[in-house]
Amino acid sequence: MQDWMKMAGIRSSEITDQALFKRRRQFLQASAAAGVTGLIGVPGIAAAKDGVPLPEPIIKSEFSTTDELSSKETITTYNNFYELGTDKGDPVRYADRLRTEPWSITVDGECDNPGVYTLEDIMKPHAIEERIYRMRCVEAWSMVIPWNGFALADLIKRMKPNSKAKYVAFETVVQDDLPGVSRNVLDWPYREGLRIDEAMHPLTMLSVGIYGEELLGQNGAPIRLVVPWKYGYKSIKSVVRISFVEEQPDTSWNLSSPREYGFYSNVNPDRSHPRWSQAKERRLAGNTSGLSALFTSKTKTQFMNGYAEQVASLYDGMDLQTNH
Ligand SMILES: Nc1nc2c(c(=O)[nH]1)N[C@H]1C(S)=C(S)[C@@H](COP(=O)(O)O)O[C@H]1N2
Ligand SMILES: [Mo]
Repeated sequence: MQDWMKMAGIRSSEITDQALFKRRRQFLQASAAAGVTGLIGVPGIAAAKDGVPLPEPIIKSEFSTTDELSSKETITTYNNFYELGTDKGDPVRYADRLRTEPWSITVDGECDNPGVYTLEDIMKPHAIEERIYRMRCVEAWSMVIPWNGFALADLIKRMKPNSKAKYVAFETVVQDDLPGVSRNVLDWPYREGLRIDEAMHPLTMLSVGIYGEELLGQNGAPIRLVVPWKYGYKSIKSVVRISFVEEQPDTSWNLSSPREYGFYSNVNPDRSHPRWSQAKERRLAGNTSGLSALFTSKTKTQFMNGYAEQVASLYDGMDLQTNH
């Protein structure tokens, strides 16, 4: 067990789980290929399934990075989704327990078009784009994910926020029987927030898919936020409420540990987390899975995750050490 693993909150039991998980998967795949039956449904182990294809055409976005993509397997088996459990393998293991139909989003607060909108109502006017974004988790690993979705700004404009709307707050669904929800790992609902100009920035998106398929439960089905210049925890999953508010809203990680997690959460290699440096990251791309990443060398983390040219001006005049 190396120090950085401890610092990143990775336990040796988790590594064992991951290794076991991977071996069982390889075994299942090999057995399936050999036509062996009766092994499906090994308790506690769920393979990353294929999602439902999204309707074509999916527009390629000019905002995409050309960095090497993370594999579908990595993106869908190495996750943080505390409602489903705190181990990286829990989200894929318990994804099927998340109930996503029917789904609606409550829009409220300082806007002219509040209401309860079905997922279909929310999505209907928006063409689906593919945007390949670098994503950087606070735990110092990163992925390159081909998101499918649309600009949050386009939805916000439809909801017509008024001049009092200074921030946008988001909440995740609370389903009491999900393994992490029943254990009160965090104070539910999971909450996040953005300043209205961050929410309106063209890079900020609502995602409904990955690799041209609907989001799987582990990635925040059926709809989640994606903010590529901020640490991963800002990108709240399985959103059921969007509120336009005047005051800076509470956010889950800031509530649970204000010293460690601020409201802004911009990726910043020069601003250490109190327990570890943020200068470097392990990139889980190409053939690098969550497990083999433990043996991959680190690369330098870029300021604002490499999106500074587009977003740095949002923070002109702000001290980013204090406003972290
Ligand atoms: N509701 C909810 N959203 C969440 C989380 C969570 O625990 N609950 N984890 C966050 C963290 S810490 C990260 S790094 C990203 C991971 O997204 P991914 O698993 O799709 O890569 O989701 C974020 N969104
Ligand atoms: Mo994260």
